[in-house]
Amino acid sequence: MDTLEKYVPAVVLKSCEQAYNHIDRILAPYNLPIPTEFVVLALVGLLSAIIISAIFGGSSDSRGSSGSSTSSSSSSAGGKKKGNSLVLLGLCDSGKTTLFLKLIQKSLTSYSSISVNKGNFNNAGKKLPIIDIPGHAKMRPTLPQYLSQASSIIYLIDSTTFFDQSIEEAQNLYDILVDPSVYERRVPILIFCNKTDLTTIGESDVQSILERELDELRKTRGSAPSMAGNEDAGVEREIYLGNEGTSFQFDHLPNEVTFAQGSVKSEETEAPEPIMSFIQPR
Ligand SMILES: Nc1nc2c(ncn2[C@@H]2O[C@H](COP(=O)(O)OP(=O)(O)OP(=O)(O)O)[C@@H](O)[C@H]2O)c(=O)[nH]1
Ligand SMILES: [Mg+2]
Repeated sequence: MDTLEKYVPAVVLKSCEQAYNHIDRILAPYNLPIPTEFVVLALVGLLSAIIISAIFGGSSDSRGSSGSSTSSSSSSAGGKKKGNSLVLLGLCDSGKTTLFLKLIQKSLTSYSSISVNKGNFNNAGKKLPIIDIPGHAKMRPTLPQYLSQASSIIYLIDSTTFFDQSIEEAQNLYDILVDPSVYERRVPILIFCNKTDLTTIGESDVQSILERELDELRKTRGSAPSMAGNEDAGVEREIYLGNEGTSFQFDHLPNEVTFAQGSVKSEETEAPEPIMSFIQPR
């Protein structure tokens, strides 16, 4: 006690003693098999744990836990953290790698169609990372990992095969649109109808067909909805594409979705204008 008095002000010691006596009096009638000191220590421990978790628990970012365990960034599912990459998506042969090479200004032919290609677009001296994801179905399970790194998405469509593949296009697009990191972070998307040098089908045809197909998909996929938000905090909610009760329209999405058409394989050294204005700062 003498040592304690050296370091702790007398008034504090007095208050502690009074509190101890008070608790002792309360516990006395119960004849507990443990000394009052233990009960006091347990109460102090509990109180400290509550205070510490209130201070640090609130600010610790648990968003990462609701995302894919393979995710390389903490900007998962419900997180608001922005990715920094332009992600190129679309079915096989839609022109992603052709565009990728044009944007990173390389003309190599050895780029992969079975694994992800990464490079940088020189955006007025600032590097914009680009991720080119092959359209092969085996890439689908890895999509959330890359979508969580997206600051913007270009979805390429092979206009020459679109009529035959419109259902598959819509299914692929649906999975991207309901991905929590795309939906929650409102990642802007350019849907580029490519290879218009070979066909007359245009962006407005593609848009209306996709809206019809996505409307159909909503009916079937709605029974197993994707979830957004923070599971740990109990604030998860279903992701429903568009407005309930009205037919699906891209305008009803939280994301800014733009349609454009052209050919990424033109003689031009730059990518088509709608792509350039999409990726350059507005
Ligand atoms: N005519 C024409 N051909 C194109 C155009 N864009 C791409 N191609 C051709 O389409 C084929 C496929 O292009 P890629 O860029 O490899 O397609 P991808 O989307 O990367 O395909 P995956 O990696 O398999 O998913 C290549 O032969 C390209 O030369 C275009 O605008 N016009
Ligand atoms: Mg490719």
